[in-house]
Amino acid sequence: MAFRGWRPPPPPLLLLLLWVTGQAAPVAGLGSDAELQIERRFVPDECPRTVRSGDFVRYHYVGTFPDGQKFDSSYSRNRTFDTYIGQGYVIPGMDEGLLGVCIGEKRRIVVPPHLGYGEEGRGNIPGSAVLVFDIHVIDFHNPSDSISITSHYKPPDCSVLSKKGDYLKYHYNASLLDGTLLDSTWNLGKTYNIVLGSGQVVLGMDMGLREMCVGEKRTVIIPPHLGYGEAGVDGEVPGSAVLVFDIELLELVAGLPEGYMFIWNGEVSPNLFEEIDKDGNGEVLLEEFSEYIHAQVASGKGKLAPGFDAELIVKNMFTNQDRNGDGKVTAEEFKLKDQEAKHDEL
Ligand SMILES: [Ca+2]
Ligand SMILES: [Ca+2]
Repeated sequence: MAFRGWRPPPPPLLLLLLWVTGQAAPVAGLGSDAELQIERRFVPDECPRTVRSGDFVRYHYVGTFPDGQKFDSSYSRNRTFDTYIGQGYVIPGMDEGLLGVCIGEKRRIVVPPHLGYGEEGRGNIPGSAVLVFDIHVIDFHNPSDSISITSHYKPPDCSVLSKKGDYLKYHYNASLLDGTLLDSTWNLGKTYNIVLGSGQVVLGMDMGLREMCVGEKRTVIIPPHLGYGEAGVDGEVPGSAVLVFDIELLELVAGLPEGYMFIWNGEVSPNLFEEIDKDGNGEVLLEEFSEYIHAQVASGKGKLAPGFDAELIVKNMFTNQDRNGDGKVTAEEFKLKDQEAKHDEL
C-alpha cells in the first residue's frame, strides 16, 4: 500500500499521556495550549454516514497560517489527499479533525502545534506553528465495505432476474460521490453490453447487476477495492475513488448453464453424425458443422451462449471434436467425444 500521507514520529510518552487525559500539552510557544478547533462550514443535507477511525478519506485542503499565508494546498497538486483516518498517517490534529465528516462537507480545522508539527516544525512549517486547514471531503469508504444497491424503480413484473451467464444490455451514468460525471452511455447513445459473471466489468459492477429485472433502475455505489482500486484509470477515474453507477437494465438474454456454450433444447437426434455430414462422405468439415449448428439455433432446437462470438464458439466446438486436428471430424472421433463428459460439446 502506498500512502502519500505522513506518519508522525511517536510522541514523547508524557505528551501522549497528556493527550489521553485531555490536558493541554505543555509545549512552549504561541497557541501551544489551544485545543483543536473545528468549524463545520458546509454540511450536506443528506449525510447517511460519517467518517470513523479506519476509514479511507479523499479530500482537498488548503493549509494556511493564522495570518492567512498559505503553506500547502492539494488543489495546487490537482489531486486529492488520500489517507486512512485515525491510524497516525497524518498529524494528530487532522486524524481527529476529520472524524465525523460527511461526504461533501467543508470544514475549517485549526490545529495547535502539539497536534501538528510541534515545537520543531517540519519543512516550511516553523516550530510551534498553528495550522489552519480548510478541507473539502470528496469521498470516503472503509476497506470492509461491500457495494450498496438502491433500487429506484421496478416494473410490475420483475420476476425474471439477472444471473451469471446472462447477456445484459444496460445504460449507465458513472460519477463520483461529489456528483462529477465520469461517463455515460446515455450520452453515447448506445447501451453497454456484457455477459454477467464473465469478468467484463469490475467486480463491484458485476455484483451490482445481479438479480435485476429488465426495466429496473438502481444506483450502485462501488468502493475502490471492488472498482478500479488505488490506481484508478488514468485520466478517467481517480485512484481510490468511490464510484456511483446509475443503471437501467434494458435487455436480458438468459445464459446457458455454467460451463456450456451450446445446449440442445430438446432430445438429440440419434443419427446426429449422419445429419451433420450432409454430403455423406463420412467426414464432417467445419463448414458442414457450422451450417448444422446454426440451423439448429435458427429452428430453436439448440442454443448458443448469448453475448459471445457465435462463429468462435462453433469453431471451438469443432476443434474439440477434431481429435487429431486434421480439420475433419470422423464418425469415430465423434463417438469418442460423445462418451466423455459434456461441456461445450454436442
Ligand atoms: Ca462431409
Ligand atoms: Ca479429425
